[in-house]
Amino acid sequence: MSLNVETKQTTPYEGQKPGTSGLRKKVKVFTQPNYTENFVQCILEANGTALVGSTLVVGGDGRYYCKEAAELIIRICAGNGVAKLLVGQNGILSTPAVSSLIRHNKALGGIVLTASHNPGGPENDFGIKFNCENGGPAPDAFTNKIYQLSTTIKAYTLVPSLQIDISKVGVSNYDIGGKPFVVEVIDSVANYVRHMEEIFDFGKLHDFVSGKSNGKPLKMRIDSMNGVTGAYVREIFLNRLGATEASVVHTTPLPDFGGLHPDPNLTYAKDLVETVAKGDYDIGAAFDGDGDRNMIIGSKAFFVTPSDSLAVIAHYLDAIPYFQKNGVQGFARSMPTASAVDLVGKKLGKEVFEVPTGWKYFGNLMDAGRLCLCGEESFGTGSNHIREKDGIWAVLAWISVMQHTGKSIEDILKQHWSVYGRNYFTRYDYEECDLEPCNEMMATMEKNITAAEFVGKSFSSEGKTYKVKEADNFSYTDPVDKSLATKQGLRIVFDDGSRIVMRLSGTGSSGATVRLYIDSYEKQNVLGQASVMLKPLIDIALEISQLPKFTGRNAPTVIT
Ligand code: G16
Repeated sequence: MSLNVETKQTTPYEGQKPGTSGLRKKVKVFTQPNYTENFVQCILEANGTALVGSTLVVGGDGRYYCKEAAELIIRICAGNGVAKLLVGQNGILSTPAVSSLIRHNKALGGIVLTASHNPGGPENDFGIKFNCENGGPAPDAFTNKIYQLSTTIKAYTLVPSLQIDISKVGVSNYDIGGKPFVVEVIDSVANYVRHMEEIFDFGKLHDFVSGKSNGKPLKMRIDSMNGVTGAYVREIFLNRLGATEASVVHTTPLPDFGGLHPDPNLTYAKDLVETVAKGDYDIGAAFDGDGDRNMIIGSKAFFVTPSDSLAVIAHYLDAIPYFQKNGVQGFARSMPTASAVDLVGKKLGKEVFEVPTGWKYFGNLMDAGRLCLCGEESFGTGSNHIREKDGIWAVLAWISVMQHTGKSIEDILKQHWSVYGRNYFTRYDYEECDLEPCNEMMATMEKNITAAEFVGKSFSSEGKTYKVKEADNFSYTDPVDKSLATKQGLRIVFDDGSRIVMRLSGTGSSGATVRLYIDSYEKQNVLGQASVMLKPLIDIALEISQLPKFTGRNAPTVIT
C-alpha cells in the first residue's frame, strides 16, 4: 500500500540557532506544536538536493522524548525523499556510535538526539544535532544554514500514516507515493563494539582486565550514570574483556538518568569519586548522557585532568594497534584546553593545532590526514577513528596504556610530568547567570584586554607576578577550508605561558553559563596541589574580569 506525503503549514519559532553542538532546549520547548518538526525539516532542507535518495542514521541517548522524536523524524524523512534510515533500537545510539555508523555505511549524515551532559526528564533538556557525511558535527556554515531556514519556514512534509515499531530490530519497507523507503532498526551496540575491536587489542586487554596475564584482575569502577553507554559498557567490559559485574554501575539508560546529572566531572560524578576514593580500585571512569565525554581517575580518586589525559595518550599512542597500523599524524586541542599535548607534539615532531571550542573544528584536519588525536578540557578525548569524541574509546586507551606500562595511573602521570613539566589547570563554571550582565562583562573585559596598554602590564597575587604577553578574543582560520571563526573566547597569555581564558558556554539551554579557565605551567614544581598552585591566577582573573560584580556570584557552581 502506498502511503501519502502530507504538507503541513507552520510558522517560524525564534531561537532555533544551534549552539556549540546542536540545538539544546527544555523538553517543554521541543514539544510545542511544530517545534521539533520545524527544526528537523530545516536540517533536511539544509542538505539540498543530496537528501533525495540518501541514507541517514537516527538515534540518541535515550533521554525523555528521544523515542517520540525518533519516530517523528522517521515520518518527516519519509516525506522528504530520504531512501533509507538506520535507526538505533528504541531510538538509542551513543553519539560516537552514530559517527561510526555514518562512516561505515557511507551515509549522508545522522540526526543525533541528545542534550549531552545536561539533565534529562520532562522538566529538563532535550537536543537535536546533525552530523555530516564524515560523521562529525555539522560545521558552522551548515548550522547557520539550518538557522536561516528556521527563520523563514512555512511548511514541513511528512508521512503521518507511517507506522513503525522501533523497539524491534529488523527491516521495514514502505512505498511512499511510488518510491521505496526503508527503515532498518539496528542493534545499538554491535557496530560500535566491532569498531573498538579493530582499534584495540581485545585479547591483550582481556588478559589484563580479567587478571589472566598477571593473576591480578584490574579493579575498576565504570559509571555510565544511567546514560546511553550502559549497554556498550556491559558488552565491552563484561562480555568481551572479562570484567566482573561489580566493575560497572548505572548501566541502564533511563529517560531522566535516574535523577543523575550525567556530566562526568568531579562535581556531578561525585558518587564515583567518593567510592573510588574510599575503595580499592585501579581505575574509575564515568561518561556523560550520550557517551562522548569521559572522566578518568586513578586509585584513591587521583584525578586526571582532560588536558593531561590527552597528553598522556598522545605520548603512548603507538601502544594501540590502530595507530601502529595507520601511523601517528598531528595532535589538536581546543583553545581553552591546557597546552600539555603541545609539549608531547613538539617532542615527537608532530603538528599541533589549537582550535575553538567544539569538536566540529577537528573534522577538517582529520579528513585532510593531518590530525589523529585530539581533546578538550570539557572531558572530551578522541581520535580519527570517528569524528566525535569518544568516552569508551578513551577508557580503552587508558587501560591500554596501563597494560603497556604496567604502572598505576598516578605513576603514569608523575612520570609524564617529570619529563614534560605540568600544566596545572582548572575550570570554574558559573551556571544559569542572567545573560545581559554576562554579555556586558564580556564586552567590558574585551575592551580592557585589547587596549594597547594592556600588553606588558603586570598582575600580582600571593607573591606571584604575571606579565601579560598577549591578549585577544580568539579567532581561528581553518587551515583546510580557510573558514574563519571569530569571537571564540577572551584569552590572556602571560610571558611564562600561563593563561586566563573566559567565554560563555554554547551548550546551555537557558540563561548564560560563564566559563573561566586557568592554565598555569610549571617545569619543576610538578607535585603541588592544583588548587593552591592556581589560586593567585584565579584571583587575578576575577579582578580583571570583575566577574563577581557583573554576575553577583561569589563562587562558581562547578569546579573541575
Ligand atoms: C560540546 C562540544 C564540545 C565542547 C563542549 C562544551 O560537548 O561537542 O566540543 O567542548 O560542548 O561547550 P561549551 O563550553 O560551549 O558548553 P557535548 O559533550 O556537550 O556535546
